[in-house]
Amino acid sequence: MKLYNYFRSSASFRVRIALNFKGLPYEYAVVHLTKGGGQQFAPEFRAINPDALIPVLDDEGQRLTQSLAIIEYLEETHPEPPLLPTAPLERAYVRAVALGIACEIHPLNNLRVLRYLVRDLKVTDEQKDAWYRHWVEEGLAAIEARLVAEKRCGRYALGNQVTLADVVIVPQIFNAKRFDCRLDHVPTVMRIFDHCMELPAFVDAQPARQPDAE
Ligand SMILES: N[C@@H](CCC(=O)N[C@@H](CS)C(=O)NCC(=O)O)C(=O)O
Repeated sequence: MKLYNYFRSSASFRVRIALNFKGLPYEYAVVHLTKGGGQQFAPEFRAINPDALIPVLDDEGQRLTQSLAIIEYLEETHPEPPLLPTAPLERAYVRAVALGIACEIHPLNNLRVLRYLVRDLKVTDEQKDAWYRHWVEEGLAAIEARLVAEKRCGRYALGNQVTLADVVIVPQIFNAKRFDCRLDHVPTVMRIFDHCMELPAFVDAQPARQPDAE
């Protein structure tokens, strides 16, 4: 398998964790998101993904996009060890936590959104950073409230089993730290983060450990 990705990309980070967790080797193909205006916009990459977004997973010529769809594909093709529980209610909970980040927080702070704010709407860097922090802090507060209310957490978001929810939480926290977001209001999320970062699958997938890390 070949993963088109970039060390800082949190959606790529999710897929790297899942591949590591399942013990699946892969070729690391760099798509630099800022060099020369962004390699994601190059015609060669648009031919791979017309959305001009990473990650893309190439599995024997089949190109898969959208990190959560890729992870569900890996789950179906390589079920062990699992990243989704078997009980329907638990699966729905795990997916809701993952989607709460992937749909409600991450897209608002994607690189192209931040670029549009600065280049087209002429907001200052301070305003852009305030926008970033606002959506991360508010979004994580909602995740924290869900985790507490559902009473399903253990070491991880679902008891003591690593799931898709943890795979999506960890990269979002890396982003939050990079932009100096407040995190003291989400102690449950941070406890889960700390426990995940004791596991090699998460540690080895972090940005600083990637071949293109700057
Ligand atoms: N929903 C997509 C999001 C993919 C995404 O936004 N990727 C970012 C990097 S984390 C990207 O390629 N950004 C390029 C840009 O904004 O121009 C997924 O989960 O795969």
